[in-house]
Amino acid sequence: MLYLQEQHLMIRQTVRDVVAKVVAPKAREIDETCAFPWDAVKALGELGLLGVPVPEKYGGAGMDNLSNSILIEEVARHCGSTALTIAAHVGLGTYPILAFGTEEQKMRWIPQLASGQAIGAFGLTEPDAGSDAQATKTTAVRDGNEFVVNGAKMYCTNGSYASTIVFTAVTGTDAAGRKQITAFVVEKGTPGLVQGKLEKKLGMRASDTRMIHFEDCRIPVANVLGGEVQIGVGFKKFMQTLDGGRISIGALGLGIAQGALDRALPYAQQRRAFGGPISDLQGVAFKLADMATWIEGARHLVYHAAMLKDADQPFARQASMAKLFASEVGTKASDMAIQVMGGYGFVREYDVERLYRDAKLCEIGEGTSEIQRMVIGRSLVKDGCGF
Ligand code: COS
Repeated sequence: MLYLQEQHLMIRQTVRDVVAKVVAPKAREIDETCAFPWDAVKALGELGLLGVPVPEKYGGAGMDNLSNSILIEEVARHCGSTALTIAAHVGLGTYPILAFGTEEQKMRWIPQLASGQAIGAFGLTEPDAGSDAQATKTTAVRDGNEFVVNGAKMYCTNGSYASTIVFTAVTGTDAAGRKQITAFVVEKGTPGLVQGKLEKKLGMRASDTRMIHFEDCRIPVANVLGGEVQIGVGFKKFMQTLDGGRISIGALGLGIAQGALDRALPYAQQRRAFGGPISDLQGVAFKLADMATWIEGARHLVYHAAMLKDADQPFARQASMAKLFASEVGTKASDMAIQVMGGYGFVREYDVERLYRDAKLCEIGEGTSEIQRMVIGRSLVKDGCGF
């Protein structure tokens, strides 16, 4: 791709090398056993790849969001669970502290997160607040220099292992009766922070997905994200965080789609039927052509959204477009890879059925495809089509 610079090609090669050694050999096994990808987290952390877009001042690699997207894409070609673990850690667990935290909060939490010595998580979704994120019921009531938090967050990626969870709670209502939502950071081990149910899932089985309960959990006012002046204005911070996170989920869908083509193409070239390789049959060749075309389109959308973010330009619409398109491409391409490979595609040994199961999450997590269409539609009505 013409717009990739040397640093992007370098990170791509570095990630390919470490993925080949540490991620790919274990991907099938950890899917079977639902084991958290500790080996990958350790190896990527040692290479500084768990804080790619974090400035060096806070212990990160000081690279851009395009580099981070390339990282997630390359990992997802082999293991969706590991890619999701990284995407959530960087985009949801670390980013809000970096973007909205006070200097003291950044120095306190980010170096450990960026180096992979600590894992980060994000708590927004609740049993009764998914797509309608403002419906949150978790409350935080002020008591002197602390808030007393009660409620629950569900589908919390990395929830079992996170040293810090950035989460939202209702801290009051405004004059118009609307909920005031505040963003907090809670540290592992805080009394009243209780681990709930570990989810068993269709795909992304080695990614950790956990319910978190707050039971009279006392959190210092110092842990309000951005400090005391930010009480009541946390919702927008979470929306902005999700804008960036959606680029990462787009990269994940893209990587899964590429992984599907990586497997289907050589299979079709080698597998013979009716006197020649099946890649010569139009019914198969057209499938491969569609997959490659969708992937190329998804890659441009994901990289463009990342570049807009890197250039400090508005990017929310493009992030939703990238996420919407690339995640649906992930599902369609992995489905098609199974079809091309027939029975070999359906059994576990050839990995494309795992890609298919993993891909589905990308159409749901960090905002369903329907939410992305809502965001894009609202932006069109508000700002026009932009051309
Ligand atoms: N960036 C900054 N501010 C934003 C924003 C964004 N991307 N999106 C919304 N806001 C602001 C709005 O401007 C509005 O501000 P004012 O009150 O000052 O006018 C406020 O937030 C509320 O916005 P809105 O009225 O659009 O909120 P809605 O309740 O209609 O919901 C959606 C907005 C649907 C976009 C939001 O709830 C959403 O993204 N839901 C999906 C949640 C999700 O992705 N969950 C997955 C979590 S992964 S763990």
